[in-house]
Amino acid sequence: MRDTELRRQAIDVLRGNWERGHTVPSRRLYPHQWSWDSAFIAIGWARTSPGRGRHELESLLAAQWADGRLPQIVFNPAVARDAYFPGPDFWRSRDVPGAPRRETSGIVQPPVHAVAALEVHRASPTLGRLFLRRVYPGLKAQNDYLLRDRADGSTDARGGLVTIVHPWESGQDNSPAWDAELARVPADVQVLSAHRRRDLDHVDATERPTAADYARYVAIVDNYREHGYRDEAGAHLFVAVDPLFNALLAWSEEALAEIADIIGKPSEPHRERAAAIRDALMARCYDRAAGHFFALDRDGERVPEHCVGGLAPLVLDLPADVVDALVAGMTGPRFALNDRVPLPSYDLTGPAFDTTRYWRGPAWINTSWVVLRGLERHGRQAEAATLRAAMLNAVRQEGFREYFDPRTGAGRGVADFSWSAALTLDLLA
Ligand code: 9YW
Repeated sequence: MRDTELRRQAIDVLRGNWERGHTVPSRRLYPHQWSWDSAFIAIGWARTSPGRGRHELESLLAAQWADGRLPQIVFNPAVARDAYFPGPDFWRSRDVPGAPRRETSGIVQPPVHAVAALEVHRASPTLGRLFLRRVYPGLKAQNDYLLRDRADGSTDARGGLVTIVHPWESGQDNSPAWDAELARVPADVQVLSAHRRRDLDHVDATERPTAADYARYVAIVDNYREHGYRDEAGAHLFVAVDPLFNALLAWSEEALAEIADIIGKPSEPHRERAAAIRDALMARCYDRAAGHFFALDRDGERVPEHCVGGLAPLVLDLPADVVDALVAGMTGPRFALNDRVPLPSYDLTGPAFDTTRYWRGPAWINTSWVVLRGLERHGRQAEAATLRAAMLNAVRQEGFREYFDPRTGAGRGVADFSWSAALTLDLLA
């Protein structure tokens, strides 16, 4: 299939998933607006209809909480309340002071939105400047919330890493990086019987998180909701530090610095915050012997599972030897960089590897896209060309699937998945 045809198909998917002001990740499985999906989707819209990219980000920001948190899900009131689990009746944001009028979930997702806003601006700079003025305060407030209310307790005076308080906040829901911390969450699979998992109406159970995972996901939210979604010290049932989340936070601080320069605001504080997060990632998550960035558990101990998110700090300035080590890990047996299938979400040789189950092995377009940007930043053109070829090959062969079997490349999860289409548009630009 030629690039022009692939591009046309990608635009068709985005148009089909466009829903007055935002784009659903998938018509069937995910009928609302998701936070980091909207960022990746806006990057795709920037390549074809920047106006829609602006709407995408602004509609998400319209559902920001008073404390600055940008919710993981913004519920569409026109969709049946039980079309997706966990839906608005589970989160009950209406009961919470400071939540927006639109119903949302109470947790966040990786903060890649400032990067997306800058991409949208660059695609149509004249209108873009006004847009940047409108979105800058909300994008800054999002990062302020994370650095203030989610600051990892063991940071130094310059500030540093931020925590996630639910595996869903990482966007890599059932990653093996969370297994040990999740196992500490008391949960009764019976509680799930009160809810109906709608995901299993659309996707095979072997491709989704298990019932035991879901019971714990529900227990963590029940507890957070009971605390009014306040980030009180010691109150969370789950706490972890995710290298992908923090790398994207630092990257968006760099983007905020550029945005601030364009609209005449002070940019230096953003550069300082980006550097502090990068330094903390290096000091705390980078394992020199392994040549990889690991997640941290609630005690600040490294979780020695090789996940694709541990390659994400490549989007930042890193010492040359660290870049070399990450690239060596990527081309070695764990991630087996090749030109057919994008990077696996988890170590192909790891004890928890699973070819089909969601974030425990399958290859996702968005995480490969982040790593691709990192390779480009460090001038690793050969590896970047290989990864780009793999991403395009996957969607060409299988369509814009949600994820892919990392060994065979077979499509998994839902079809016509928005960020797979959106980021393909970026690759073809
Ligand atoms: C779910 C929407 C979301 C993504 C997440 C992904 C999945 C929701 O879908 O979570 O029901 O499992 O893990 O990263 O934002 O595409």
